[in-house]
Amino acid sequence: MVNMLHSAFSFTPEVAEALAAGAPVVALESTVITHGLPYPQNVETAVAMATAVRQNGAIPATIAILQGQIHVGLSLAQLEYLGTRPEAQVRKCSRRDLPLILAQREDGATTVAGTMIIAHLAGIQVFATGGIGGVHRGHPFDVSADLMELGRTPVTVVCSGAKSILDLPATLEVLETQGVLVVGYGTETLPAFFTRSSGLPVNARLDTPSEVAAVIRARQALGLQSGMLVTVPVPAAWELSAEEVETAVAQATQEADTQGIQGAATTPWLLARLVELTNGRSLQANVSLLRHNGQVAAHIAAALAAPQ
Ligand code: PSU
Ligand code: MN
Repeated sequence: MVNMLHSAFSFTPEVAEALAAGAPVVALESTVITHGLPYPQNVETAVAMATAVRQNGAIPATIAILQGQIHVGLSLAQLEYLGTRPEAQVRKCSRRDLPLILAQREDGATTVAGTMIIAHLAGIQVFATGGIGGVHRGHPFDVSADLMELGRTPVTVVCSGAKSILDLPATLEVLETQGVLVVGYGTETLPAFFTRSSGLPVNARLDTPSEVAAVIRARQALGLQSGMLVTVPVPAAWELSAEEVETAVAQATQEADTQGIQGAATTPWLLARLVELTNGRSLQANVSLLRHNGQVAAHIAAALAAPQ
């Protein structure tokens, strides 16, 4: 059993070395590459994010499944492969999908939930991405498995909150029920991805990597199996106005309903439509916040790995 799990994992040499040495490592997801951003910006951003992690003192480990093999750390060729595959040929892998994709030896891109599971199994404690899934507006039963995963898997997820295509107050309620601490990094309010603030309060504001690391250590000391969210606003220069986002989101969600888009297809469809409706500015904001979150996550991973 244990052997089967071991042979399913493949680490890049630098990730294997860093993990063995207890050096800082930051996990990165792959659904953002296959389903979140268009080519070639998806591959460029994946590389830029990994570079941001590296330049800030940690080793990047992008997680994906290739022909049933779990990869922790991807080469440029592998990023390029994933980034150019038709969306339909790479399964978007949340918790439910992982056993299937391994058994059937297919390609899978991991969501926040899927990436957290693999990161935890690999011994990685910090993970950077853009936005988590949440409760969909007008569909109170379409609740992303990301929220439950955050309640049951001890990985710290650095992100820019969630997009306002979601019902953010309901998303915070579910996180509370799941026992997930929501930290604002240098902010008192939950970022709403393209905008720096949703106006909704976070549970605590923390301003430095070492403050975040102290909370992670305290959670570990208690033996809690829950994760934690560290939310970081999009860099100010790339923020969109709340009005522009609201108008585009209202139109996109309405169109999705009319066209009967549902389930796992909803988030990718809405993201692509928003890029069109904002003339590409949502894409620029997305790219810049991903890089910035990679940087913040690297600092947190480094603080966590530093001797006490
Ligand atoms: N939000 C984004 N970009 C993304 C995603 C969410 O702004 O690419 C992806 C992440 O991988 C996230 C997933 O975990 O979508 C959530 O999908 P769902 O709502 O189907 O759980
Ligand atoms: Mn869903």
